Amino acid sequence: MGYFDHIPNIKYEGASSQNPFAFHYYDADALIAGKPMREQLKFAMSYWHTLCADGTDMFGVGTQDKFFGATDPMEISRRRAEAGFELMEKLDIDYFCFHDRDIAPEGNSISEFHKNLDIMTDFIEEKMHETNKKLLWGTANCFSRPRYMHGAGTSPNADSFAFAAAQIKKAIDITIRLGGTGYVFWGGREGYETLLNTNMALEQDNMARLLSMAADYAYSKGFQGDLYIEPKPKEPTKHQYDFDAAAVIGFLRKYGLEKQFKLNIEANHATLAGHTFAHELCTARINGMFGSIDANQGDMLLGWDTDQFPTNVYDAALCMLEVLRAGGFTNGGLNFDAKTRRGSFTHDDIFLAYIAGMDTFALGLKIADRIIKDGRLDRFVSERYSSWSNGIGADIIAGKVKLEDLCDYAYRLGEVTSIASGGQERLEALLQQLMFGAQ
Ligand code: XLS
Ligand code: CA
Ligand code: CA
Repeated sequence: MGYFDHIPNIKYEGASSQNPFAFHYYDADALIAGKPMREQLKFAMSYWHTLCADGTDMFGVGTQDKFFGATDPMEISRRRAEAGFELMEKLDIDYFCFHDRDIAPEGNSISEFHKNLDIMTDFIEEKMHETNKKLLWGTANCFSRPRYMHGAGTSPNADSFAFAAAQIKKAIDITIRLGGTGYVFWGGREGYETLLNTNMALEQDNMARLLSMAADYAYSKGFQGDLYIEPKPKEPTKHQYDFDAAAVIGFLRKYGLEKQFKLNIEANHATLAGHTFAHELCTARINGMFGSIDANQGDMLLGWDTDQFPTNVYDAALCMLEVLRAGGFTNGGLNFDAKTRRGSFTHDDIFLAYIAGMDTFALGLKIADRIIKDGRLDRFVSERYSSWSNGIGADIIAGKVKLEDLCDYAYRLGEVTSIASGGQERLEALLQQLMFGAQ
């Protein structure tokens, strides 16, 4: 007996299938850009949204059953794990991601919490062996408990910092034990509300101290995967130090941590920062820090993190274009950091949401591959920058000219006459043609 007995194993049935419990575009073993879709996309289930979040919001209680019929906290955790592995099997999702407190009850003290984590880690390890599912990344929740009200690594209180360190140590241990290929740091409350009470310099130095200790610890314990920072501009705090990819990269470079960390880019966080998802991915890629992705989408009419399942194919295509340009995933993957709406309260809705998200990214991958194979977009861009391949452009790049040489050059030229159109509308139409093809 399972938790979702009435739901079949979800199979690829093609775009004309009218069966909602089927993939319409995601065909796991079909080759796209030289690899099966499952390897290009590396889908992961988020433990917290899928198995724990029950729809509670500021205005109302939960609407969704995430206790799976249990009342005892440890039994709830066991059932959540069983339900999670059943869901991954039925959806053919190979990976999962979790926070420490998603998988075990916190009990009355941190030592009790860690004992519960040991029990649940054994349980999850067994399930992983039975089902061949893998851990994409683990993380510690250092933002929910009252002790982190002023931050964790950036708290004015050194004891809060120490507790965060304890949680991170344990979460790294578990991640290593379960063979995780990644570990995420999301600065849940690593920011501030008002400068009137904040020593920003000390807070940022301390954050770097915590990250540095965590990296040293992980590598000393044989961690083989990637450590990721996940940028987010606001919520819960007004000013998050990890605002966006550029801010995080600057931070890592300031503290000499840029070799030890990559980025986990979340779509909804990108848009909250006033960027596109693709912008954040491109920033990570060109700085050699592309790592993993939290696939979801926000609502453009709302100013907060709605963590919706992604259904915007246009964004997914531009995302997958960045992934392919980065050479594909290595240790990272596509974690659905997404939850069904409060009104979509049934377990069926969770399956249907994952199907929608997986199909969206399958389409995105196919379109991205088409864009690259077609070549027109890349040709346009390389032509646009062709003035840098010879003449004065090549001399600037080669460091052969000084500022005063360029002044002489400008005098000789008289005016810029070779400037070309940016062609934005033409390229947007090209993208549309590549997306929709012949109808
Ligand atoms: C919250 C974040 C969080 C991280 C992991 O907004 O997305 O879920 O991904 O702590
Ligand atoms: Ca996230
Ligand atoms: Ca989010």
